[in-house]
Amino acid sequence: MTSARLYAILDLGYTPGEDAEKVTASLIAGGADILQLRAKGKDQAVIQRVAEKLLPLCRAAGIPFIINDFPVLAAALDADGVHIGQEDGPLAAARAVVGEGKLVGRSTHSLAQAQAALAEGFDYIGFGPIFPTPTKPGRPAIGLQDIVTMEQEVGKALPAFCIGGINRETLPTVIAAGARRVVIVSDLLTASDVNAATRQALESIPPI
Ligand code: TZP
Ligand code: MG
Repeated sequence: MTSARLYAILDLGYTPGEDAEKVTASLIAGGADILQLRAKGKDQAVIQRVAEKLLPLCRAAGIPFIINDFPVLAAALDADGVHIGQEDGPLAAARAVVGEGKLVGRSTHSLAQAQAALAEGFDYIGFGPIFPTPTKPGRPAIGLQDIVTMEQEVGKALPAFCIGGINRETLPTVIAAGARRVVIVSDLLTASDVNAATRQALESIPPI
């Protein structure tokens, strides 16, 4: 986790469940450092079925497998952690469900929220959306201007991943603005060659 630069999300809004394993294998082969399963509006039974296929791939690759939104499911599957949003309650509640050894990440949408997540004790944060993104419709972009301060005040103490509208084209701008770690969702999932796209993205992010 400490050297993780590229956090990939297998989002069932882009990748149908039947392709999840193949796409995840390509994300891993391309060098993704962390994998999250995100499935807005899907049944927990569906998420569980897909998660059960992805977890062994991540384990074999030695990368963390994170479940979005569902601490109970993450615990039941023995996933490596859970990712929760601002509206999903305190860290302590999620931690109590997944256990001390697991990762709990928080979405943050401002410098103040990033600082609060650090103070609360989250294991990592997402910071964004940096740019508008169809993957999270209705969430206003926060821009590039706070990334340097966020990295200095928060990102030095815990892994902080810039997210939202980051693709291979915008990535150099985000890195130049001070980001050290990013999440990329749609650009990788919709690429004709997911492995090559992931590798290409990773090449634009300096090693930590
Ligand atoms: N949280 C903030 S922006 C975002 C999430 C889950 C979506 C990022 O997706 P994309 O396709 O990389 O813009
Ligand atoms: Mg959420």
